[in-house]
Amino acid sequence: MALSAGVAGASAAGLTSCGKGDDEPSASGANMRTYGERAPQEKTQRVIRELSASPGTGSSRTPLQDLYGIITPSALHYERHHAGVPAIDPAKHSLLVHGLVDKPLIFTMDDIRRFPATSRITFLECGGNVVGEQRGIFPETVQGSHGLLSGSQWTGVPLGLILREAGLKPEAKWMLAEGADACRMARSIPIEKALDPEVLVAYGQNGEALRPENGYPLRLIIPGWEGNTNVKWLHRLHLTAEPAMSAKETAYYTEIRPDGKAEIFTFVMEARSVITRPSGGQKLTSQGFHEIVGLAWTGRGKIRQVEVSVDNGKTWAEAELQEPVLSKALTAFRFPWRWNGEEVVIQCRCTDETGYLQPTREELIAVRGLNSGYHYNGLRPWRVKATGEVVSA
Ligand SMILES: Nc1nc2c(c(=O)[nH]1)N[C@H]1C(S)=C(S)[C@@H](COP(=O)(O)O)O[C@H]1N2
Ligand SMILES: [Mo]
Repeated sequence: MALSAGVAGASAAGLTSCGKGDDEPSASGANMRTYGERAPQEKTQRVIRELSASPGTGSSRTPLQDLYGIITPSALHYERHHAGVPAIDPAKHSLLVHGLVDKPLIFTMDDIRRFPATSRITFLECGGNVVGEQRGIFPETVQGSHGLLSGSQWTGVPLGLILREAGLKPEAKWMLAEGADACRMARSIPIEKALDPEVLVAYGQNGEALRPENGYPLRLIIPGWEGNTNVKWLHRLHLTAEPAMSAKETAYYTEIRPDGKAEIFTFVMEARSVITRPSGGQKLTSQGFHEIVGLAWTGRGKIRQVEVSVDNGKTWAEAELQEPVLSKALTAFRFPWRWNGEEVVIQCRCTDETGYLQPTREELIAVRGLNSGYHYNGLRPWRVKATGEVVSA
């Protein structure tokens, strides 16, 4: 009785103070905003690396050390542009489907939005995240070593629906996806993958339209495959019998094996994990309890297990996976830890649902050699010094 009276009383009070014409005088409040911004005290940002004299060509890295959960705010999603960011008017944008199809078609953005849409949370990782580690160049921070990695909820149309609308000829075995940027970046995708219902022609990112940097107004999303195959500013799909052997699948994004031959079409991103807090560049200011947190992900499905070692790799213990654990999405983990003030190396390793265990750097080099660095997924140890400073180990 007393409780329900109290609840009723509270909601009645709430109604009064929020009612029309009855609002509190705004002594210290700021104006409302039609489009939100973060609090001025929040300063975390991407780190930009220009790779060419032409503006906007290069990469920017997500500040993984400062983020929570498995979704990267769109404004902090990593970027990789091979020829800058094109300014595209969605009203004039279209997607051409041609080649080995029954009827070549051109879809406007309005046409594409009429298809049934689906949304999917996935990670996106550049195949070159980060190429130097295999050769022993260790960035100081997790943003430097793993920042070409982000997680988003993408919304769009399953690519297969669009391809079936045009009708595939039996000889169509590959699909070239081409972007509308200055270099017309293009990748060949095997037809079985193009028809995988997971693959999206996406126009939405985290609940709103894609950001220009992430492919506005239309991009390909191939969950679990190397970032480069997720063609942005998508404007052409060419169905062919053979792969096109485009620049980004021959001169780049291939791996030179120890015998000197190149591995081509290495699409899947293998399981990888990293501790994001505490990580390089941060400092523990007190002994005692600290929570170790990090991310794990795999292009082969779900993460099954993450283990953490806080004794220089001697012993490993299981970390707690945070729900939701989604296929081909970032998975957050946590591990409670008591730091006794001594210098120690902390690290994590993950196993995915296929049973694949993330390798050490030494194990990885034993198999792949040192000629290449794409798809590097070795362990990433951090050294916590007695001063509390965290550096790469
Ligand atoms: N058209 C086009 N698509 C592209 C690229 C590009 O430069 N042009 N970069 C690729 C690379 S190398 C990666 S890792 C991802 C990066 O996607 P993001 O910038 O949205 O993070 O997009 C891929 N798609
Ligand atoms: Mo990339």
